[in-house]
Amino acid sequence: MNDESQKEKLRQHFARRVTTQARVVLDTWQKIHGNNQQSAAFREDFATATDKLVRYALRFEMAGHSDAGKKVLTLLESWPTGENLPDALERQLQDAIELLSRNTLRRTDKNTSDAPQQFRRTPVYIALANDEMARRLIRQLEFFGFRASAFSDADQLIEACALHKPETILMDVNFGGRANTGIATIECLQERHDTPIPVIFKSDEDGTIETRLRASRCGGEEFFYPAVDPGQLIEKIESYTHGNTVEPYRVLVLDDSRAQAKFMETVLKKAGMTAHIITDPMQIIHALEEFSPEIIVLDMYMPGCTGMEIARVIRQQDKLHSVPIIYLSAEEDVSKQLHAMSLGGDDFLTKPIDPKHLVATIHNRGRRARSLLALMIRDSLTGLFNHTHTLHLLDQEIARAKQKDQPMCFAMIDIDYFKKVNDTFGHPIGDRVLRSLSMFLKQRLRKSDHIGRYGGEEFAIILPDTRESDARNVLNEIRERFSELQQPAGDRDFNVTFSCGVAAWTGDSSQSLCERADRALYKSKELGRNCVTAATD
Ligand code: GH3
Ligand code: MG
Repeated sequence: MNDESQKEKLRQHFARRVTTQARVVLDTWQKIHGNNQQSAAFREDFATATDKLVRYALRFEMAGHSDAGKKVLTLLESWPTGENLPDALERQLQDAIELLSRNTLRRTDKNTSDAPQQFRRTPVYIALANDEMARRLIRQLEFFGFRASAFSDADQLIEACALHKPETILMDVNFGGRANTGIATIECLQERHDTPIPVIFKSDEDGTIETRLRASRCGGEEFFYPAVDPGQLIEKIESYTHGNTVEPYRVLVLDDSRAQAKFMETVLKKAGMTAHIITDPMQIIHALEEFSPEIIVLDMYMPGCTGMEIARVIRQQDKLHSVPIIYLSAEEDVSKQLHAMSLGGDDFLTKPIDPKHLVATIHNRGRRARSLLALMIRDSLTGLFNHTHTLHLLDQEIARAKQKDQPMCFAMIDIDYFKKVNDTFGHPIGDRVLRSLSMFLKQRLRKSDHIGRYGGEEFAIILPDTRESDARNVLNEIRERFSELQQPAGDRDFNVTFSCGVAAWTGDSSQSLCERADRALYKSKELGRNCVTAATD
């Protein structure tokens, strides 16, 4: 990829961040607009969000957004803190907001009537008795790119849910002031929605089985009792938001009947899976290599060979040892089915295939296979790739860069003075810092980048199709933002920084690339930490 298109790609990457922030501003304005009597409470949120937007837009050179944002900021100067918004000013602000809204819509939402809704990240709603804690959580969540709103009143929460169904609600069991009124609110709220909203309950007072049961019955996914710290809550909120939506399962189907294969393809695609269909058993090796399926569906009887024979061949390859295989057949003889399973199959579906049954079976097998695989290649504390797998991916990406004649970068990150964090706040808080950095990296890097936990407090990042200077800029931006993140420890917050070394692949081996990144990291440490150094600097 040439320099220009590379730049354009990065620019688009950052443009998304600016438009997301613009949405936050627009949403906050919604709370103020037409609600003058209570607008004083939102003034600060609105100002902070706009200020952030202007900073982002300036940094990423998006003039339309920075101009509109600046106009809002200027107008805000004549809104006295602690007072509700004067009518005249509201009209002026509305004009500025419309300008921003046009800018935000023009770029991405053209031609799609409901696009604004779709583009907006679904919110997280927070209903806690403790306002201070709610505000702290919102600040933290914003750092991770979440949009969160706090509520102090059950009716407002219910109304907001009707308007925008949130991704998660964090709820005090006693929200509203009396025992279990928070649960009652959720019960009433869930009745209005077809699919329940995942709720995280917390309680400082009541951890009895009766309360827990009632909470669980109305959609409570988690129950925190007694006290819980913000870091833990954020991790839970993160796990229920669609930053984590599962990738579609990749399913390979081998069936010699074209009609049957087509039918399966339709069913699987409808269920949101990626299906690859072949009708000639002799194509299986090629399909396995090209498509690398997570689940394989085999017809039992085909001309030339049987599904069982194919399964045996598949199982002879080490790397395909744990890929689930599901047989399809009109065979109803249980002993024959059992025999087929003993030859390397995991499940047996009888034709005619019930679509529901097929999809459920694939889901179950796929989920199990993924969690088994995760045990092998992921680090249990952070969920990032472990050391071995990171190096494996590095070799893969080097091969790809070579083949496609593209640049590629490798970066190493090491937390500064981490020992002191452990010594001062304790090991569990240290662990939380590691998880927060890992979430932070996941949120801020591209999907195509690979993030690994390289060692104790060391992380490694593989950035395919990226030049050294661009990688350094991106990592530097991440470093800066991470250093601003408030790390909660009990009642107080603290900050953590990291140092980073980045090296571009120059045709050398993965080992040499790692060493160069490591030396650059060492240089960052020598330079006083909290900085990013490129190997060629
Ligand atoms: P520097 O700025 O030079 O990197 O200083 P540092 O204190 O970060 O580096 P040092 O290598 O002296 O200490 C790293 C510490 O990281 C020591 C170790 O106890 C801690 N650590 C390693 N793995 C984990 C972990 O999984 N959890 C926690 N809480 N701490 C860990
Ligand atoms: Mg360190």
